[in-house]
Amino acid sequence: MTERIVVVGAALLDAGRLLAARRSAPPELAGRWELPGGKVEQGEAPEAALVRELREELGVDAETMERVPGEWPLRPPYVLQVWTARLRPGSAAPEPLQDHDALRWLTHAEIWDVDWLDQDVPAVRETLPKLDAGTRAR
Ligand code: DCM
Repeated sequence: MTERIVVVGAALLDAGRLLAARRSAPPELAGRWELPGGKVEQGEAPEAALVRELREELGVDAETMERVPGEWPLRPPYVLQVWTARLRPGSAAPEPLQDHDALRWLTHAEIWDVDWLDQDVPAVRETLPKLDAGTRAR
């Protein structure tokens, strides 16, 4: 039986902008931009994995909002699923703590200014109509 491992990505939204993160590793992905996230651990709910990954990678306190419809194949056995997410009140601003060396908050008009990982492009496209959903609770 082939194991299927879910990688969760966050469409982290704030004030009509989407966070893009530039990977610093591995070499074949470095310099490309992604929706931050990572692998779901055994027994872990995907939304919990996403909140954990965002804390580890960006130092933020985030919450997921809704699943972006679809699932995109990565290098087997990985598949990418995406949730919209937002910062919780009092969260720190995101910083590139691990895996990334730059972050950008992109407006709708700026979305295609960065070189997204090929596999993230369809997920980013699906997220565009939701860009205004992430206005932060204050
Ligand atoms: N990955 C991806 N797109 C994302 C997040 C991750 O293609 N938005 C890929 C990169 C890695 C794998 O998933 O091959 C696991 O990610 P990580 O190394 O961040 O745990």
